[in-house]
Amino acid sequence: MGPLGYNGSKAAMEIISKADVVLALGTRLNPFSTLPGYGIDYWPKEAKIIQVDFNSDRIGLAKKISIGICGDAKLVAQQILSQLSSTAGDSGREDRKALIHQTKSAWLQTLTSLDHEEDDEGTTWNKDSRERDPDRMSPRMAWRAIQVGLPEDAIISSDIGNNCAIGNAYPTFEQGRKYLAPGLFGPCGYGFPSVLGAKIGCPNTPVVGFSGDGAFGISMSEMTSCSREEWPNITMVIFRNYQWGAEKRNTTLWYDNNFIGTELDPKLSYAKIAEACGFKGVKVTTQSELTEALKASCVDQMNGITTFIEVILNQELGEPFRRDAMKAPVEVAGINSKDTVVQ
Ligand SMILES: Cc1ncc(C[n+]2csc(CCOP(=O)(O)OP(=O)(O)O)c2C)c(N)n1
Ligand SMILES: [Mg+2]
Repeated sequence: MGPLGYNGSKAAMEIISKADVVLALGTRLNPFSTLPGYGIDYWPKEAKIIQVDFNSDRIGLAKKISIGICGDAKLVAQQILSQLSSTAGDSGREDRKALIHQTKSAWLQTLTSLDHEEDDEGTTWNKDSRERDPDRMSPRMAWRAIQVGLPEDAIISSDIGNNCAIGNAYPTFEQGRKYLAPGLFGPCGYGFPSVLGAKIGCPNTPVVGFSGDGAFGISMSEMTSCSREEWPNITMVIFRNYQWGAEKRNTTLWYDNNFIGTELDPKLSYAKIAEACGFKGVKVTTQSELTEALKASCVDQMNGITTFIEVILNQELGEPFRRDAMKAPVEVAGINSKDTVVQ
């Protein structure tokens, strides 16, 4: 069904909202992964929640639960299954399957038709961004191109940032341990080192890391070491929107379309830095260029080539991280505008 929570799958949200019982197998049920999305507060408050986690401290921490089981998810699942009769769950199974199928295809269809981000009332940042750079791809256009170019068995890592987060609902995985995410610590700079680690662990699997241009700047010093002989080859996609977008999203929303300290250097070229470090550096501006560069880079990984793909985007910004947890600021200190200096 795809992930719940921040920029997750609307289909998963609609389905879980109908649940009588939720078996949360090996999950912290952390706030980011369960917060309301698309205006739907989907968490089934009346349902019985069975939470299974290896760490007892996490059980019942974020959500009210009915039953907590401390244990290894696989072993607990095997033990639960062994206690069930062979016909358990058969009643209404076909109807449930049909509902899941229908809900999922409706959502996938919606997702392919989404191109742009909405503005909140009183803000115009996204509209202005589209008008300022009408020829540039939006983040969602880039994610659709990525969907097409990503090999089926790839491991991906995602950084903290607005463009990475918009992508949460796009890639799908047929196996576990394919999606590395920074989790609740949320450190910018996670995408690049984590995908290097994934490739060391799985040398024959294509790996693709994703970072925003701000977050990538935090981790880019690794570029000076990882072209040495003994390092594995990876693909790194850098979303170039010339801003600390996630921070700008919060400020435009809660400070009347205003922002400060979020601009990045437009003259910097990550593709050129990659070349200077001995890698392949590619700058792409269209969906087909992105899809092709991604496909080629995954083949190249097996031939000793690491590629950094700099994707030029417009400056549209999606949902803020925690709309549910933040409010408009209130005046406390009474700052006088005469005390500030016009920049
Ligand atoms: C180490 C660290 N510093 C600061 C932050 C706060 N932070 C979260 S998202 C973000 C902006 C990310 O910008 P960018 O990587 O360019 O991605 P974009 O939002 O533009 O897609 C910042 C500064 C953080 N999460 N981690
Ligand atoms: Mg950015």
